[in-house]
Amino acid sequence: MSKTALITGITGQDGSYLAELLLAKGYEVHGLIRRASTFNTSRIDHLYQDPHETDAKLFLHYGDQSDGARLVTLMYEIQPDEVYNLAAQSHVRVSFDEPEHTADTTGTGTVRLLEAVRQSGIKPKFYQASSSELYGATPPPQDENTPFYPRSPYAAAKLYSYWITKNYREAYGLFAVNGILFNHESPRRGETFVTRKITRAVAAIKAGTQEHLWLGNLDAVRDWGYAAEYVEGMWRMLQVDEPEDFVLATGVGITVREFVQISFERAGLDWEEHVRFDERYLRPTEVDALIGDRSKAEAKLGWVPTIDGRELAKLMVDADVEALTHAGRPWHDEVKLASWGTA
Ligand code: NDP
Ligand code: GDR
Repeated sequence: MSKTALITGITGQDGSYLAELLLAKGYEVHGLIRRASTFNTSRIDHLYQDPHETDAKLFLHYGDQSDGARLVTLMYEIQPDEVYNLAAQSHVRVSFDEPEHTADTTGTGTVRLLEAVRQSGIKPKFYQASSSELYGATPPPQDENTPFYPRSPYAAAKLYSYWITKNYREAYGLFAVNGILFNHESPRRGETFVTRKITRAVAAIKAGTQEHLWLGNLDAVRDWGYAAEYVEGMWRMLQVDEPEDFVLATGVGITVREFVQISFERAGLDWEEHVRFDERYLRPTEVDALIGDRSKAEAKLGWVPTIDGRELAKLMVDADVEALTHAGRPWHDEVKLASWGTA
């Protein structure tokens, strides 16, 4: 019997990689999507299967993290073995503009989904997309025992989700875990996160269609990994005997400035000729440095990433240059190139 999984946030960066991974493992995959006035499924269109076909394995359902009744209905209908809660308003800077909406989707949305799980009585394994942003002002290296100090409405909402997931584990005996993931990126990364903003701009500047790139704080240090490798870690967290929380990180921290420099050099460009400062991209409270210690995940899950921030910058520049050259190139070409090295 194949397993059934429900992924919230399936249209996002991680959701698309996770759907691919689970389909490749023979899962029946169900995804929650939001109704929008434009198509929002570009990251998973290559996975589309006609639901009328008898061997279809991917099913999409309209729903929203703000609609608890809908989540309950879906839980009864789908009866999943595993639930991956990836849906969130995930942009830290935007969370300062929309703090209440962020609390509702990124925070309260989690308890709505956990309640749907609890009320259904099905007891699927539950993965919560927790974040290195929880550490905030606490200096690196950060591991599962490092104190949290959130520095944004986004991080405060994720803190609630972290604790409510832990509480449902302890209170109701659910197999519910937090994956505390450090930044992970890819050619599918949302265009307003700094890595993709940089690599898209490099491609456009190289093509002669853009001259300047406007950025905020270049001194922030991040531990950037490759999203395709991180979703494997999420899945492994649900395959062990006991529910536990895990950090996933490369252990390599570099500044935004270094990511910029490597990206421009990859395209044969001098970054100082093109990058300009714009205070609009500063945050009221910044997270200065995140560098993770993944020892526990390595020991208990056998999870070892192969691509750090420096390699990622090159991979993403190449993909954006290629995408501009061959517009319409499907996402999955790049996935086939991804190497997962730990077996
Ligand atoms: P994205 O921003 O790419 O994707 C977010 C997903 O959530 C999208 O599918 C989006 O739908 C969906 N979503 C947003 N609001 C709602 C809502 N109210 N109801 C239902 N769905 C909603 O995020 P990532 O893929 O990068 O990240 C996945 C998760 O992991 C997020 O929770 C994020 O906070 C967390 N995380 C990410 C890290 C990273 O570095 N990428 C690191 C640590 C944690 P739509 O497409 O319609 O907008
Ligand atoms: P982050 O990612 O806040 O770490 O959250 P982001 O790429 O937005 O910022 C990283 C760092 O770059 C600095 N920065 C800029 N950021 C953006 N977006 N735009 C700019 O122009 C710019 N200039 C400098 C930021 O100040 C910051 O220090 C991501 C999200 O995916 C979260 O959902 C996730 O939880 C964390 O990673 C781990």
